[in-house]
Amino acid sequence: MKTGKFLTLEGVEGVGKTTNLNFIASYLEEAGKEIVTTREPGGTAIAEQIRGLLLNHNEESLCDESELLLMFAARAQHLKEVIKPALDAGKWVLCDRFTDATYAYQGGGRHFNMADISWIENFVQKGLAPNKTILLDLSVEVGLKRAASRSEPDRFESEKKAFFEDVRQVYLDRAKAEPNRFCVVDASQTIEQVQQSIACYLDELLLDNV
Ligand code: Z5A
Repeated sequence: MKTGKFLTLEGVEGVGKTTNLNFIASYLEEAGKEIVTTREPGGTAIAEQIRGLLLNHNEESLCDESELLLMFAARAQHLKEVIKPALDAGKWVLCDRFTDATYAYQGGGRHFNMADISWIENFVQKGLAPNKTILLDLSVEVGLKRAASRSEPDRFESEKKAFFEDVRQVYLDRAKAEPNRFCVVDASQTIEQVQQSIACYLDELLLDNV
């Protein structure tokens, strides 16, 4: 059966995920691939409602356990309604953040046990994982400055610098542990240079797929 490829884009705040998502989608479309772009948390009507609970500053504060479980609740919905059907139809799915973000933010930032996250991951995803993950890596200081120039901080963006240092470290550790899946791009370069590096990885992926 024809199945598509699952690509994810990761990194701390302000690294340029949103900026590069359209570039990647257009590049792959020009190479003849049918692309579904989506994001987490979110991607379906219910998952977008969960995103609101997760990102907005609510009157009642969201406890860390609820945050972790809501990330996976949104993901379960997203997998069932969007990701799996698209992959089964042979499309390529390009997702702004996925489970690596849970390891980085909830594992690194909130200090949840990685084995617990892994248990929930297996329960929800049953082995489904990205084929490639582009990690845009940038110093936390520059990332936060870039993000701050854009909009009011959401619930995560209001965290302290040390939180994001832990998040970045988990991303880098995961990239080191899975070098075949991760492509690490230096996001401190100009947008043109970042996109050139991304294009090299995409070319390799397209060659693999012919
Ligand atoms: N989260 C979680 O905790 N656990 C999970 O499992 C998941 C998510 C899935 C929502 O993520 C939040 O959910 C997120 C983690 C948490 N935390 N926060 N905050 P999101 O992806 O929706 O939001 P985000 O991480 O805040 O994304 P972002 O701030 O929109 O960053 P970005 O998309 O990577 O950056 P950007 O908007 O493309 O660029 C930022 C600015 O920099 C913009 O003005 C650009 O023009 C500029 N830029 C971009 N690239 C460059 C270069 N190369 N040079 C100079 N300037 C640049």
